[in-house]
Amino acid sequence: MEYNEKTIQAKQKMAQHRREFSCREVDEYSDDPRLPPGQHIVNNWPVLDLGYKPDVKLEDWKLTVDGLVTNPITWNWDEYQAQPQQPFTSDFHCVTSWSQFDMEWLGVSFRHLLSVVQPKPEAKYVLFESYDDYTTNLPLSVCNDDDVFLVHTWNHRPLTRNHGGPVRMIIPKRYAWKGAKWIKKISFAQKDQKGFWEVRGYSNTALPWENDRHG
Ligand SMILES: Nc1nc2c(c(=O)[nH]1)N[C@H]1C(S)=C(S)[C@@H](COP(=O)(O)O)O[C@H]1N2
Ligand SMILES: [Mo]
Repeated sequence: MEYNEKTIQAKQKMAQHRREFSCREVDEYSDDPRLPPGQHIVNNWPVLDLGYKPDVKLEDWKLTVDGLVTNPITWNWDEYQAQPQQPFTSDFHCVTSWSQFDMEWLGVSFRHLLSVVQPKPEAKYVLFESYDDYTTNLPLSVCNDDDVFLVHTWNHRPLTRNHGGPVRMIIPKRYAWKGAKWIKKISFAQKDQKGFWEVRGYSNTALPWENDRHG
């Protein structure tokens, strides 16, 4: 995997030195009550990743869900498409300080996925893994929400490769690094396992409304 090591190291340094990811002063509040502290609005949906964008063809894409679940699954594209598809709209907050409002998505809800795989009572944490080997983690209680989705469509068009197509996670109540692009695997576990940015000093909780950017 050919990552952009320079960018990764720069971001890791920012997190470790608790710099504000070049965001605005936190007391520089905008009038918009929808904008979390330190964020500004964009309308061009920037692309952020590790510098390697996997080219996953629809016919090759598979999603495996395993670990502490009663009914582990692997869906191919047709099986994923056969699940209930739900449209929804959310705001998108990146830790590097931009937010974009009213992103229109179409996809399968995480709650539907939970109803299919049925996590065991011991399952407390979720680890997301992607086709670029990126990982990120969250408590199951955070993922078990009505606005968490595996999406394949943005603003009525197929999600592009740049933005994580064929399928990516959207978790609107967390900074966007918690939403894995090019999703490949979701595993349920009893213990928390930190993901790519979490081990490099980003916050484990990632709450935009609390300006919760580094660990
Ligand atoms: N697989 C994968 N998912 C990822 C990333 C990544 O590098 N690889 N970057 C994360 C980060 S840091 C951000 S801000 C968002 C950016 O999504 P976008 O490029 O669609 O704006 O994706 C997140 N999901
Ligand atoms: Mo990010």
